[in-house]
Amino acid sequence: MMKLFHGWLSSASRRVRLCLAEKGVPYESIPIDMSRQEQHSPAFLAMNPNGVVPALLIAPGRPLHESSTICEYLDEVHPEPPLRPHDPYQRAVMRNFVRWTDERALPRLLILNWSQALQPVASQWTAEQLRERLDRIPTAERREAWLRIARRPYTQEEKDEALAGLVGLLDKMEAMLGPAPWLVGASYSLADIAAVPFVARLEELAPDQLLPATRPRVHGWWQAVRERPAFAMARIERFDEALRSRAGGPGA
Ligand SMILES: N[C@@H](CCC(=O)N[C@@H](CS)C(=O)NCC(=O)O)C(=O)O
Repeated sequence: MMKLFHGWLSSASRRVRLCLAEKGVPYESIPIDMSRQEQHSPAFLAMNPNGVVPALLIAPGRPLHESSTICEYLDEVHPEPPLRPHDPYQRAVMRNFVRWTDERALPRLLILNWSQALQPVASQWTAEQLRERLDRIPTAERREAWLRIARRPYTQEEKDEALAGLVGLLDKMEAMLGPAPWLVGASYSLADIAAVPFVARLEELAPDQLLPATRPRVHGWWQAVRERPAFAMARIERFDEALRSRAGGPGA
């Protein structure tokens, strides 16, 4: 059976859980405790050299990382129900949307989530504790993010900017939805799945932005997403509640 190494609060992990649930594929769930830096352990780095969740172990010695890659892989090996448009143009549009969320939405959510979940703890680390933690992080980009959260917390202006940028995703979606119920093509796809974790978090951070009067199409889309059985199966809990009830560190 496949093993999914994931974080309950992590957007990238949530995507893969959504995809697996849509496919009805059984898997072993292995939560990674990011507060204990398990994502930077040698065993995890052997599966994902970037030191971030998720990682999917398809079979012994066959790990996969990057949520978008994992979801495409799952759609190839478990083609029903299809989660990519058949039309090559629409498939390309889907990929560009997913890439947009990776490049623009995730870094902004990281600022907001880490400020809430990690900063109060990280600010207490001694210089030595911080050095030890930074030494285990494999990428310069994430080392910088951890350093910032521990020593130079994001300012209110930066957090406001991050939230405004994240809300930009809803504008993009409102424009894409048009009369169609899903983001790309006639069916639910990996584009919709890519957006779900961010919209779920925006509903908590800026609920007014999802009202029918504000963005009617996104509002309808969000209702339809939550009615899918896979949504409940993927266990996308409220961030605050999950923080209280689960180990697992920051997520983004
Ligand atoms: N592009 C990656 C992003 C993965 C990612 O950033 N994961 C975050 C949680 S959503 C993480 O593991 N953060 C812990 C860390 O940076 O140390 C993907 O889609 O898989």
